[in-house]
Amino acid sequence: MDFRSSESPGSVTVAAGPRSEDALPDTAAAAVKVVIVGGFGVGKTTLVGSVSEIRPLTTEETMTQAGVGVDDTAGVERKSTTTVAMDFGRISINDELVLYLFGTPGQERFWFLWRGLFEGALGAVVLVDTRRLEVSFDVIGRLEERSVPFVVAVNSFPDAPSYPVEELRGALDLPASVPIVDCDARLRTSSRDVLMALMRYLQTLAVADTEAP
Ligand SMILES: Nc1nc2c(ncn2[C@@H]2O[C@H](COP(=O)(O)OP(=O)(O)O)[C@@H](O)[C@H]2O)c(=O)[nH]1
Ligand SMILES: [Mg+2]
Repeated sequence: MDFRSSESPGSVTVAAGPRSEDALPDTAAAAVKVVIVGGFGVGKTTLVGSVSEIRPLTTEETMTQAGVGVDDTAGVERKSTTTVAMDFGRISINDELVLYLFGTPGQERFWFLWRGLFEGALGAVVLVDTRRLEVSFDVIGRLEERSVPFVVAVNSFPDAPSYPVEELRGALDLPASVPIVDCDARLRTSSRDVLMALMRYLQTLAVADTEAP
C-alpha cells in the first residue's frame, strides 16, 4: 500500500500551519493581554492550564538550587517544580473578545521578566493562597507601582483558612475598589469567572475614566 498517496483510504493528511482548533474565529475583534501573577505555588500554572482553549505553553523545571531556602514550600510540600519562565494560554470570552494569558513568577529572582511584560497588558489577576498571603505581597506592590489594574483571586486549597473578604482586604492592604473573588484554579468555570471579574472591573474603570471631568 502506498501511504504517501493522499488519495489512499485511511491516510492521514497532516495540514500545515496551526491546528484548526487553535485558529482564532474570524469574528475576533479584540485581543487583550492579561497577566496572571502571585507568589510561588499559588496556582498560576493551574489556572492558565484549566482555562486555556489552546494547549498551554508552560515552562516548568525541577526546582533549582536558586530556589532552595528562597521558595517557601510550606503548604505546598508536594510541589517539586516551579515555573521558571511563563505560562501562556488563550481564552475566547465571546466571538469577539479573546484574552491572551501570561502567567509569570512572582519570586524576586524572576523580576527581570517583569520588564516589558506589562506593556500592553490591560490588567492582571493576583492569585493568593490564604495559608501564605505574604508570598503575594510583593507582586501587589509592584502592580500598584506600575498602575496595572488587578483583581485578587483567592485560590481554594483544602486546608487553607477562609477569611471574610474585608479581613483579607485589610491584610493585603487593598482599597475597597479592588475586587476579591474566590476561585478553584483547577476548574475551568471558576478560572473563567475570575477573568470575567477582571473584565467587569476594567469596564467599570473605563467608564469611570470617561465620566471623569
Ligand atoms: N486544592 C487545590 N489545589 C490547587 C489549586 N490550584 C493549584 N493547586 C495545586 O497547587 C500546586 C501549585 O500550583 P501551580 O499552578 O503549579 O502554582 P504556580 O507556582 O503558581 O504556577 C499544584 O500541585 C496544583 O495542583 C486549587 O485551586 N485547589
Ligand atoms: Mg507555575
